[in-house]
Amino acid sequence: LTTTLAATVALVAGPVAPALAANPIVNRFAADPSVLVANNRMYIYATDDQSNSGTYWDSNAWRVYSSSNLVSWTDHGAPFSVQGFSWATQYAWAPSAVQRNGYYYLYLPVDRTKIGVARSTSPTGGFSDPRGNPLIERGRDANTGNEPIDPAAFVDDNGQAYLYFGGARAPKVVRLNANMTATSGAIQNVTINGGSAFAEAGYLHKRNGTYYFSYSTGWPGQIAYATASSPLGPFTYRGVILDAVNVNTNHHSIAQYNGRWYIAYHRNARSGGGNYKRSLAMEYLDYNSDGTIRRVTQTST
Ligand code: FUB
Repeated sequence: LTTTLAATVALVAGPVAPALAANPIVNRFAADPSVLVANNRMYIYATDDQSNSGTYWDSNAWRVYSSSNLVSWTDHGAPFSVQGFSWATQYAWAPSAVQRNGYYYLYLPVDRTKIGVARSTSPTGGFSDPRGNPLIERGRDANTGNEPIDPAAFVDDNGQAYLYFGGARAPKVVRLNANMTATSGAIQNVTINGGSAFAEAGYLHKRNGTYYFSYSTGWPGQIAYATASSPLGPFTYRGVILDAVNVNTNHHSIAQYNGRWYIAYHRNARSGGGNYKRSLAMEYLDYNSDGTIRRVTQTST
């Protein structure tokens, strides 16, 4: 009877949304969330603002959190630090995480000029550098743009992987090899036709065959999005997902978990917070029937 009743309620009212933690979702300064769904959990990899000086994004470590119910979050500590790259010196900025081939891969910008890759069989630790040199490096590689930061890895349904990256108003994309530790072919520009221009913090997700490229529009900036029928674009501007937040950067990621879509982002939401002491937040992300994304409301409860 209980099952029948629940099914009837769901039919009439639609599925009941699972609860979300109140924002901020964790009690530690952290930013630039990269969401990864694996092992029936949601993992969030983040820039660790707790350990920076408070006057710049000069932390040397990243942080990982996870949750199975999106209400109670576990802090797993630092999965990797700048010191893990023999060729890097500073600035552990916005990470990107994906799972493939039985490994977890982290794409990690350092020094404002390089992106490295770290690999582990565990999502929360044991990461090491399989290359011994940067995956992408300004000055070594062609067309990196002035600031090769903010990586976002995406594996398409056909197995082809891509790495989106770029700051300083220069969105870039490059194919990754199947082993995920080398690029394949030239770094290309991401073209967005119309709307607000790209500033930084690009992210790619796919839904119903459409590729959604979302990004920050400035400092401060909104999270806007554009769509394409190919992962390489060209993308057509569609609108704003998230308004500017109360810090001078805006950075997000998007993932589906147990049938619902979510957006993770950062803002100032804890005592003592600010531009260099940001906090993680999460909201439901909803689509209209034509595939456009509804503008997100920033919640506190
Ligand atoms: O956390 C350092 C930088 O701030 C990131 O690379 C940008 O996206 C901005 O969030």
